[in-house]
Amino acid sequence: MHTDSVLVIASEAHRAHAALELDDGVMGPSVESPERADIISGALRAASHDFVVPDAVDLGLLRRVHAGEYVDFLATAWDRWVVEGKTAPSAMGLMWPTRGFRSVCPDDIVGALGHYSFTADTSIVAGTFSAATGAVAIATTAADRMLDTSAPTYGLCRPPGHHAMVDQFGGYCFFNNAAVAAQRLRDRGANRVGIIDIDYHHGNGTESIFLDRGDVVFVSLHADPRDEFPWFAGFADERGTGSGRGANLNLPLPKGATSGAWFSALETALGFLTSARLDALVVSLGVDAYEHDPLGTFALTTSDFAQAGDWIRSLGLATVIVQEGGYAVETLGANVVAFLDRWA
Ligand code: Q9C
Ligand code: ZN
Repeated sequence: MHTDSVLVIASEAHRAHAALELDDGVMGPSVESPERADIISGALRAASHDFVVPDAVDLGLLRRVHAGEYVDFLATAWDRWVVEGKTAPSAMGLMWPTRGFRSVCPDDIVGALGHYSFTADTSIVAGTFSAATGAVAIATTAADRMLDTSAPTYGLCRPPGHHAMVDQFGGYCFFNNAAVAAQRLRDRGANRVGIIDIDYHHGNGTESIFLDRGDVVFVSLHADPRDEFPWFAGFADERGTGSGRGANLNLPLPKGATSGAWFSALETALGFLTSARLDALVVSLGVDAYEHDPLGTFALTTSDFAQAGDWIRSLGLATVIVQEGGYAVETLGANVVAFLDRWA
């Protein structure tokens, strides 16, 4: 093993999920593509990082983060779709229980898809469950190897996870990989775990999973939901509830935010994490705040990702990094490599 490398946990399981998305009324291939993981792993290999394959998924751990009925639903959704005689290449909801509707799960697969999802950008194909549980296995193994070695680890998770809630998928996410990693760190003895989410989009799933818990502290830098997906969460006044009061911090930035504004928010986030007296940290590493990202509007450069890695590393915490978004395929590998460069 090289000493100047970060341990990368990756697998081929992600490839089974190549889905469609409805974007601005047009159904087409999702920008959250298998190619993304191939590009990142190619760049990490070229930069001489070390790779290991994940251990088998721990479904008991997954059920500590997600509702059992939701895990069971995703395990069987594609087969139910086919059994119902659907011939469409992907399964997705067409109606969600918005204001005035009931929180019941219909018997019909189309109704159930609406019950367990919140967006039209995320669809299910035959291999979705195996890919999504594969990403959970990667995040779990990243947490385990970090605890075993005290060295930082990076989980090349795909599909991403930070929009996935306890029992709803959306925003290209099915299972919340970062939340699973944080829960593993808690279960293996870290008393208080922090999650810093630097994806361009608010990590609404991670926030909602831990909103009422004080043992997992969440901070997110993201585009203001007044302007950007996920629209209905990510506001600055979401500070946590019950024993989680004060343990959640959102730092929304205006569309088109400069690097200066972003690093100023990062400084606030790091101060918040420092005062939380953490035993371990999970980084939700989306690189869609990149200046040329097709989904983003922020102005971060590749060297800004190196600086972000440097600043977060300077917290001196035991850290697990998991991949979230990032869609500028020509620079995706360079941006992830830049962030990880300072951790080696
Ligand atoms: N016109 C993550 O980065 N909407 N998810 C895109 C583009 C969905 C992003 C619309 C954005 C989801 C993990
Ligand atoms: Zn994103």
